[in-house]
This record gives sequence, structure tokens and C-alpha cells, in this order.
Amino acid sequence: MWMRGGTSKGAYFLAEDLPQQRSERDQFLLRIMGSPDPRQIDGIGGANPLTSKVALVQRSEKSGIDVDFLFLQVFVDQAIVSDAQPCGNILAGVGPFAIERGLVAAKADTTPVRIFTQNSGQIATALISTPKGKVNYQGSARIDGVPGTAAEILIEFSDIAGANCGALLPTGNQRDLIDGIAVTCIDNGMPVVLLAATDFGLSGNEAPETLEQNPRLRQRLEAIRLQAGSLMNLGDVSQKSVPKMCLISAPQHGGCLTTRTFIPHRCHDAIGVLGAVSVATACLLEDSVASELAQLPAGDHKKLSVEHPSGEMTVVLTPTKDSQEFRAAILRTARKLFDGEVFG
Ligand code: NQM
Repeated sequence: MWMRGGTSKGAYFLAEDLPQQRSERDQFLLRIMGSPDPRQIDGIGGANPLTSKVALVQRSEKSGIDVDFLFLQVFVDQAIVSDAQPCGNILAGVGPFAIERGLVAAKADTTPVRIFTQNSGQIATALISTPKGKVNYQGSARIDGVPGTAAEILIEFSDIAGANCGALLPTGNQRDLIDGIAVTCIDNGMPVVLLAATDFGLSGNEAPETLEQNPRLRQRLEAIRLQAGSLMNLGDVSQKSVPKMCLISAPQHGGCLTTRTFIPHRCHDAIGVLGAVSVATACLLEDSVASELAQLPAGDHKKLSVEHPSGEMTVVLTPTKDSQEFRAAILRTARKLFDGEVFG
């Protein structure tokens, strides 16, 4: 099934339908997406990392979990299929897909789907609109980066701190210095390196295309990323899509912070879901690179609006007993676009 999940698009498969052997599976996925090729002309991929994604879904054997979800990023211009990161946008389509395929029985009105993300061990609960026991995609929820409106999918995450790197602050510090630049390395669901845009002579409001066309910037970010990757317990990240590199600046539109995120080589038109959760969390730390730029709302239960090139993403963070850990919730939408047979 070809679906939009949040601001991404991908191919959703029942895990059992794909070759079980990894190299065979990856060859198949590269072929159907049309990779490696910057235009993905010989496949269904959309020539952008955000539209070259795959979800493998199966019934879970874990207690209290409905389905297991493995996210795979099919690189566009390299023959790489990576499971090194989760994806909160593609996650938004997993609940509807699981119900459509009969892995989860729909309830009368709203069906909670408990999803285990295999990439990171995260558990999320997605609330899917199922009037009369059928998935409903239509509604009035709007998310920036997607035209029009659709049915709301509320996703709540628990225990996401350090899901990929072993600790919320995998370097042990709120702030580190790499190549003379102050950075915050954080993993609250997605490994992200935050850097002040002004440290690169930028305002932070530049269009993604302008940033992508700046080879010196890309070079400097990649050099920092490779070092941050090993400091964040991710090993050699030269062939991985994490950590994400997020240039930050003061908010422009009444939100909490402005972001421009490299994922890691293309600049995101918006921001990833879990990427935004990590960024929002950094805003709440006292000594992070974000703390001096962020505008924070009052109160314990924080609604943080992370500004990005095509609008904003609101992340709701609620502190837990451990002051450095937060429960996170976000709002997404998804749409079933096509259901059929793809030829490998
Ligand atoms: O951060 C893009 C996206 C993502 C990942 C990326 C995501 C997340 O927008 O949870 O959703 O950072 O590669 O789909």
C-alpha cells in the first residue's frame, strides 16, 4: 500500500510479503524505488528522501503491543537501505495500514494501535479514527507541509529518551565543541545535532534550496556530523541517515525555535516528527545550544511549536519523574493513496 504518512510518503508492506533474507529484501526495495538514481525514474520513489521510504508491519508477539514496525530508508542516489533510524511520519500510516490489513480489529469510533518500532525499541500509541469500524482518512486536522485537511492521528510516545543512542544526552553533556562550533547532541526519539545558524554566518531563515546549494556549509556540517556520530554511540555514520543536523535560530512566527534540518544531506522542507521532539526537548534543557534562543511557554505541560521552512510542528512534552525525561505527543495525518502490486 502506498501511503502518505505525515509529511512523508512510503510503501507499506506486510513483513511476510518481502524476502526474509536481508540482502534479497534490500535489492528488491532498491529496485521498486528506482535507486540509486537522483530521479528514481525506474521506480516508484519520489526522488527525495522523504518519498523514498518503506514500512514493514507485522502482528506483534509482545504483550500489550499490536504491531511491530520496521522503518527502512531507501537512499535516493546511493544503493543503501538503512534501518539506522526510526521515522515518526511513516509511523503515522502504520495504524491505518494495520487496520486495513486486518492485523488490528477496528473499534466502533476510535481505535488505539500500540506500535513497537523495531529500529529503536520505541513504543507509540496511535489513535485512529474508525467510525463504524472502518478507517476514516477525512477530517479537519491540518498539518503544515501537507495541503488541505484530513482525519487527526494523535501519536503518544513513551520512553523515547536515548532510544537510538542509549541516553538522552549521549555525549554526557548538554553542550560540546566540535570543530570549534558549540553543539547539542540529543536523542529523544531521533539523534539530532543542534547548531546555531549564526555560527555559520547564516540567519537560520534561509530557504532549504539556498542551504543545499552552499557546498562549504554542507562540507562543514558533514565533518561535524561524522564526529558527532561516534560521540553519540552511533559508530561510523558515513553510510547512515543519522544524526540529523539542525541549524537553529530564534523563532520568527510566535513559536519556540526556528529550524533548518539536514536529514542529513538534503535539507528537510519541514522537520521530522521525532527530530522535532528531540529539538523541542533540547529547548527545555538549561545549557543546550537551543536554550538561549528558544521562547518557552509557561507551565509544566509544554506545547512547543517548532518552526520549520513550511510552517511549524507542535510537540507536547510532559515531564516525568526524572526531570530530564518527557512524555511526548504529536498530531499527524495520513492518507491511503494506492493499494496494489509493485514489480521488483
Ligand atoms: O524525525 C525525516 C520525516 C523524517 C523522519 C528525516 C521523521 C522523524 O520527515 O520522526 O519523521 O528526518 O529523515 O519523515
